[in-house]
Amino acid sequence: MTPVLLQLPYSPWSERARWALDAKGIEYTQRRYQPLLGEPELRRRLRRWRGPVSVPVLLTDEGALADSVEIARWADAHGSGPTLFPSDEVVRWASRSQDGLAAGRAVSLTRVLAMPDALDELTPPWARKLGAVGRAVTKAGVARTRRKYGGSAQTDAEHQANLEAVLDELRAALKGRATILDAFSFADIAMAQVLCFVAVPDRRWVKLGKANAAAFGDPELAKRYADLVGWRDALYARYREREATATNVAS
Ligand SMILES: N[C@@H](CCC(=O)N[C@@H](CS)C(=O)NCC(=O)O)C(=O)O
Repeated sequence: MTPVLLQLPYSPWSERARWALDAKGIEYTQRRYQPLLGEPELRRRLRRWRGPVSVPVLLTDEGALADSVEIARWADAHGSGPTLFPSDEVVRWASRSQDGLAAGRAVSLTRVLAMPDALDELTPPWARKLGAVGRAVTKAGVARTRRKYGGSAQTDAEHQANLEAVLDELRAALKGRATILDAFSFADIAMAQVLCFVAVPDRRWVKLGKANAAAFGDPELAKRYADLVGWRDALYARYREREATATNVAS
C-alpha cells in the first residue's frame, strides 16, 4: 500500500514529515486531519485510547508512525537521496526544534485567540455558517490545543525566552553557513520550521491563511533574526523547490 500521511497543511510539525518524505523521494498520499473531529478515527488507527494524540501520522504496511521524527527516520531508511540522519547530532537538533516549536506555538496561539479573523480561518466552512457559535467552538478548540501542548505550564514571557534561546543557538551553530552540519540533513528541516514563528515561509509549504500567517509570525523577531529567516528561505530554495511527490486524497 502507498503510505498515507495524516497531516495538517498549516502545521510546521507536518511540514517536518512532508519535507523528509519528499527529500527521500518517497511516494505517499496525504489526508487532511481535522483536529477534534478527526480524533476518534486517529485513536482507532493508533490503537491509543488515552493520552494525547497528534499528527503527522504515517500509515504504512509496517504499521503507523505517530511522530514526525519517526517518519523522517523511516523515510531515511526506505527512500533514496541525501542521508537525513548522518549522526546523533541530528537527534539533538530535532529535540531543540521541538522546544522552539512548542514555545512558538504557545505565544502564537495566544495571538490567534485574540484575532477573530484567524479563528474564522480555522473554522471548517460548514461551521463558519454558524457565525459567532462556529467561532466560539473554534476558540475553545484552539485554547484546548494550547493547553494540550503545555501552553499554560509557563508564562508567555517564558515561552518567548525559550523561543529566542533556540534561535540564538541556531545562529551560533550556523555561523553563516548554508547547513547546520556539513551537509543538508533533518537538522535543517527541523530547525527551519522554528522560523515559522518568526516569519512564515512561502504558502506552498505551510498553508496558513492570511490572518494566521500574521499571528504565527512576530515582526519584532523577524527584524532581529532576519539572518535566520534568510537562511531558512535559502534552504527552501535550494533543497525544497522540487514539487512534493505526494498525491492529495480527499479526507
Ligand atoms: N511529536 C509530534 C508533535 C506533533 C504536533 O504537535 N502536532 C500538532 C500540530 S499543531 C497537532 O497534531 N495538533 C492538532 C491536535 O492536537 O489536535 C511530532 O513532531 O510529530
